[in-house]
Amino acid sequence: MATERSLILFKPDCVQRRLAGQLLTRIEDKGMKLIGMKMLQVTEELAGRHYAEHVDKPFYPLLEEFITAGPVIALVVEGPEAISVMRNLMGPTNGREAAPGTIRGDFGASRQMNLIHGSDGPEAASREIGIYFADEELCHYEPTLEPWVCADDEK
Ligand code: 3AN
Repeated sequence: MATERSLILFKPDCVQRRLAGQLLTRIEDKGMKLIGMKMLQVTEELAGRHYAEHVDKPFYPLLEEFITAGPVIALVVEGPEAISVMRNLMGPTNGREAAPGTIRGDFGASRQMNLIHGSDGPEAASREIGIYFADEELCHYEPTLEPWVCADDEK
């Protein structure tokens, strides 16, 4: 089982709606290890790098306007299969289709105002973490409770 990292963003709607604490609690409760966190303003240039696969799509101008409209909180989480664990915790892109119990299912009903971003694969995670964090900004530590959160043969 692969230990993975995922780049998570609490988007401007999450920060503006003061939901950051509740979302972080869900991530911590799930057992994800937090190894990086910062608040920042996404610039147009940064938005273009993050959403490189969307820049030529017709909806990109609105996506850029939204993601640059206010500060975001960027996180790096680590854990066994962290990418799919986080995507299941978030629910699908469109909040209207997201099941109750997921972050998007519980806190919203919009495709654009969908509160949170999570990397969709190992390559994307590596690329996105590099966009938001320098290596020395990531913390390496062993949480004291780790043996009670995940068995050794699951890592
Ligand atoms: P996710 O946020 O689940 O990673 P992505 O990366 O596919 O989803 O999309 C990022 C953002 O791009 C979405 N939150 C949404 O605002 C916008 N977006 C994606 N697909 C569409 C679409 N077909 N029409 C309009 N906006 C879209």
